[in-house]
Amino acid sequence: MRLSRYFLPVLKETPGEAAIVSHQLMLRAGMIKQQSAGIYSWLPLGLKVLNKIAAVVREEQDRSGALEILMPTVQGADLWRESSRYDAYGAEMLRITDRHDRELLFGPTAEEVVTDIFRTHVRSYRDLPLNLYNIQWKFRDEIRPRFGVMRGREFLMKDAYSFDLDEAGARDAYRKMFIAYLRTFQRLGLRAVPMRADTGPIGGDLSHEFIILAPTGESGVFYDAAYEETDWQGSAISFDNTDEARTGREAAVNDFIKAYAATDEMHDQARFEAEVPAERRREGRGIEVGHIFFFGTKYSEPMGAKVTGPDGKDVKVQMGSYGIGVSRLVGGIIEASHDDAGIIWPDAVAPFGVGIINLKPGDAAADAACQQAYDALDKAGRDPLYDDTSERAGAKFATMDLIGIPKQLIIGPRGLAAGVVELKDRRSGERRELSLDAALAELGA
Ligand code: 5CA
Repeated sequence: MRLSRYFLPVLKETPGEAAIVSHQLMLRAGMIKQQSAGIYSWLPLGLKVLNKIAAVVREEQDRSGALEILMPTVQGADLWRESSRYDAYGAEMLRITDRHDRELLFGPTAEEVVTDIFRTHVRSYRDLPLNLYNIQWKFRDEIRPRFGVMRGREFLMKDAYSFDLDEAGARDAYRKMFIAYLRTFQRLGLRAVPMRADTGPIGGDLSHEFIILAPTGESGVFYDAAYEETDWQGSAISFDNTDEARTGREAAVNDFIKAYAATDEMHDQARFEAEVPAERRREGRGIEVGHIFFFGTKYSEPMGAKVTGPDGKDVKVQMGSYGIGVSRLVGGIIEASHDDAGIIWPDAVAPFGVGIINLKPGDAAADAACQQAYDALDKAGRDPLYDDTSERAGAKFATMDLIGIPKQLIIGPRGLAAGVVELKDRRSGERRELSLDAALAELGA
């Protein structure tokens, strides 16, 4: 992409309405535009990142055996009456009336819709286990939408729903998602700590929130410092439905959660002090990027979602639901990865792989070298962003750093005359002079 043809409305000043750094940087980098409180348009750069995050989430859901569907944003009130949540959900639900006076709502979550799909089509235990997920916009009329996309009213969520014949199966489905989540967040360059959590309006008795540690987070958290050091090592864990694989998943999850970690709602100070030596006790704040629930028959019972078991008798299915805040993750990643100059995208979600800065557009040698670099990087799939504008060099450097492009190739007539270009690493800030060919080789082109 040539910057002169792109739509990147960067802001020089930090907008006053943004209280935390990720919100400030998303506005300054021209990623989003607020339309109403907690409701945003996603501009090209922001949408690119959002789509990349969604792609990683999708790959890991698919790998775990979950199947993608797409449920509507607008749902009928009747389904929610069946589960008794229509009244219980309260003011957070955006209620809509259509021209026939039928009651609709903008879905805040989709347990009812997916249970309806299940009960319509699934009859036998042989069709289990089943896990259906979608990546779809949700609406919650939050009292205090704030921090940009972190607590929006309209937000993009990945929500998965598992169906199993018995509780042991459902607990295994929970562990599969648990493992898929750790893999997902690791690929996104995040260290997400699973914490025992409250279940709120979703219900159930077993729940973990996945929290990235950040001082601006909305959740208070207590945890063993072991989580600051332990990387998830589970990339080889199998998602097969064999007893051996199930046992492996149980052991891996239990091992990972053996150290203490809890949100303030579930925190038990006496246990914390008994289990964690004083020097390893940490109290801080975090951002909830995922939340998983096991709730048994809470929805299958009232909504009649059952299958015929091996003995010919009807069994109500055991369910769980599993959310990831896809749009929240954009802000969460920025909170975890930025410096004074701007965003530092992890490679997996960077909107462009390489930035090319032409220090003197109009200079024949500089233009030719930039074009050569652009073509080579484009061909190699490195998705280059070429700043071919007539801005000053300083402004170009500032924009590339602000929008967080991981590798930047700086090309100008003076360097070219000496046979070199500069290659900059956004994270370390290191700048090195080398030949254009050597730079392109390093960038995989
Ligand atoms: N049905 C369950 C699991 S699918 C559910 O709705 N869980 S949730 O309420 O915990 O939401 C799942 C994830 O969506 C959260 O972990 C959070 O990352 C994200 N999320 C929730 N509310 C918002 C919001 N207002 N703005 C941005 N992201 C949100």
